[in-house]
Amino acid sequence: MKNKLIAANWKMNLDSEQSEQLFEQCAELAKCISPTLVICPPATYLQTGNKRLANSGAFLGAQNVNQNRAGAFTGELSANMLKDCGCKYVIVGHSERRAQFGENDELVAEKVKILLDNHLIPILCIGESETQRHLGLTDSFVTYQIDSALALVDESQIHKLVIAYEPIWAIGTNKTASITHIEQTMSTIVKHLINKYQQNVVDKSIHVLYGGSVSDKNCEAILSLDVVDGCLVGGASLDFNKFEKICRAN
Ligand code: G2H
Repeated sequence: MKNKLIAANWKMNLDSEQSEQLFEQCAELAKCISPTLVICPPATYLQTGNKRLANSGAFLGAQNVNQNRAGAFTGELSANMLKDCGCKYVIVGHSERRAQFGENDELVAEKVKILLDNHLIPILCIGESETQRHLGLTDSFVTYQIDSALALVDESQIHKLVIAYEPIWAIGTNKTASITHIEQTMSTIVKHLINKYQQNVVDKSIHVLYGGSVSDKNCEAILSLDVVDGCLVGGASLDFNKFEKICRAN
């Protein structure tokens, strides 16, 4: 049985005082719950997070990485820099970055590669649009996204990997996918991963999360599904009371 993993994606929210307080609350929480906690703050708060989460059992994650090792890439952060700040996880391929910053499948694959090359754990986000869902393309699209994102790495590099299934139409909309939809799609994802990497690799090294309007109201039902190894939480991770309920669910 895999330990559940709850990842908080703070996106571009909070100021330094608010983030400091939330880090401290999450650090205390991590000491007394069983799921693994990963907190992904804006990059400017990574160093504070590194100090505040130290020895709590919670891990620090970043929201993005540049695919290059180093060089003239104004405004960007490398995998090595994130590691230097104490990051263990990095979100890649989030639909907000795909839609608003032109990140395509090739770029996502390069980012996954640079992270694994640097022993950082990718939280790879995948998920279909509303149109694709209506056309019945969900399964083929999410399996395609997995294959393209992992095209540059071989199985021996996958010591740890997180895949977050986040249907685009459910992100930040309060329209959570139905439990049936989550179960069906995530079963497809898990079967696909088992075909690709074998059962023991999936059991040992890959967490498959659900994301998209996860809240204190729907977390119990989502986390009770066998195919769900945890959640990637956006909006609700900014409110400690809601986040605590999600972390204590199930
Ligand atoms: C999806 C999710 C976290 P929210 O983006 O990645 O955000 O929970 O606000 O839908």
